[in-house]
Amino acid sequence: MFIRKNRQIGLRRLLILIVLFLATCLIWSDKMGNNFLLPRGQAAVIETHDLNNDGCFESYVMEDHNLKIIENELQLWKSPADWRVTSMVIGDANHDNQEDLIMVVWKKGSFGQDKPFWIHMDDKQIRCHLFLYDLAGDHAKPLWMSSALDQPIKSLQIQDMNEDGKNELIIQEGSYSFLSCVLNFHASEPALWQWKGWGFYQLDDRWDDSGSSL
Ligand SMILES: [Ca+2]
Ligand SMILES: [Ca+2]
Ligand SMILES: [Ca+2]
Repeated sequence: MFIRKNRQIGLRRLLILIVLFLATCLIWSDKMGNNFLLPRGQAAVIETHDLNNDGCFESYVMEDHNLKIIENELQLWKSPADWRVTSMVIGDANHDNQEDLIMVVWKKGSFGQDKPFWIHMDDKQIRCHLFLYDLAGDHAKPLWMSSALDQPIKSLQIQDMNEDGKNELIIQEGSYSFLSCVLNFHASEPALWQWKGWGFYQLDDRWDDSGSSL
């Protein structure tokens, strides 16, 4: 009788410990965001374009969240090792009649070594960013780089949706919260973002600037 009672208490304690452990894991994963759920072994995506206008197509090879630009079997650029590139599209995003490379990148920190003087502490968490690059000769150079986005980008496309000769970005946003992702709290319809001045602004149903910016 005494042994049975002790065993019941032991089992109850074990159950409480398991529940506490699972709750801690859930809170931790929610705080960390869903970036750790990005699938490994991303299938290869290859596109060919001539961004540097030298008459020779470059290959844009995205695999396992890395992006390489190759021209004439020569690697011109490779995404930094601490980036995880989850999407890539090519098109003229900033309306200067030059095609751009637009990437969705998960990385830690918004400013690198060149952070403004009023920023004392860079982001510690891995967050989603939108980057715009051009290819000038053999060099990939950043044109515009967002800081950490409020909501991560789940999908990205580029197209002239209203046929005014200017491309829009078609963006579906998600959530950093693991719980929101699992429960689908933040499922949203794709929104249209257009380059204006120096950044992207969301368009409303009337194709006007809604005031939100990336
Ligand atoms: Ca080229
Ligand atoms: Ca452009
Ligand atoms: Ca348009």
